[in-house]
Amino acid sequence: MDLWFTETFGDVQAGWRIKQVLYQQRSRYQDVVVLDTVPFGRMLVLDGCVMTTERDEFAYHEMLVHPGLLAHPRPRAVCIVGGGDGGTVREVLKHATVERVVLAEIDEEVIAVSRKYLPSLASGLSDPRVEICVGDGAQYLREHEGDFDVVLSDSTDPIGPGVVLFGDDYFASAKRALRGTGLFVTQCKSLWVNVQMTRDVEARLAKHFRRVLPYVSMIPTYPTGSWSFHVASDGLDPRAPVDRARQEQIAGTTRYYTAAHQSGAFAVPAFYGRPADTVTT
Ligand code: SPD
Repeated sequence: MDLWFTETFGDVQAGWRIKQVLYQQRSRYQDVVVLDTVPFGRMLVLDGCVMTTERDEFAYHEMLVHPGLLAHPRPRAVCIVGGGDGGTVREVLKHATVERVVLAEIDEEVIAVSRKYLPSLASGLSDPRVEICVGDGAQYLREHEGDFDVVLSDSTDPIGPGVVLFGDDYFASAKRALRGTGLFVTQCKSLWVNVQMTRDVEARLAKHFRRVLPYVSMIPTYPTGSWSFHVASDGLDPRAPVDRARQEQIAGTTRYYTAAHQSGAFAVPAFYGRPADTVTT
């Protein structure tokens, strides 16, 4: 039998041929599905949206993590909101300066399923530097002012439980959770489907951070294959030259990120309609 999984976004549908459904349950928060696909290996799907696949996950997790962490002079404590599959944790742990990683994931089912079906992503979850806090990540940030050098938002899409992770209160809490001049990074949307939403998220972030920079990565299993992120800080500019030794160490482990992406990923298309650099004062 020919089995396909399709995700619909607006008037477009993307599909992947699947070998079998490995897991399918309703958790307390969402529909959790793991598929074995022909073209992309195992795929985690939450509420009908592709979250990650074995074959292209690195293009997302490396780009969520490395431009921001390398822009920080010495990231020691990192908080990840969401990210229960472990891919972001795995990339953060590559940074030798990192002593503590808090994973604040609301859905423990995602963590358990990823440990079982996606071990290449979840491997870092058992590292002694990692604390797993099952609960509301927004609340976690509210209760941990000044604890982190970097906060990474590895959320679901801005629907259902993910909506709050793109809101004003959440961005304010992320800012307050930072110590010194830290960085906040969030994944956003495809510029081809939701360009206005990406601009709106940038504008909302700019109410809380002096410099907000959008950047992009190519992730074939996300809607349109092109995905946006924002890095926000009061003083750090990820496009500026970074510590070469740290960068070489990271680039020696990656499959997507290269030194050229540290500034090149910030070349967003002209239709995004944004000046090359905006710093609010
Ligand atoms: N449309 C898919 C967006 C998913 C972003 N987060 C994925 C989590 C993977 N760690």
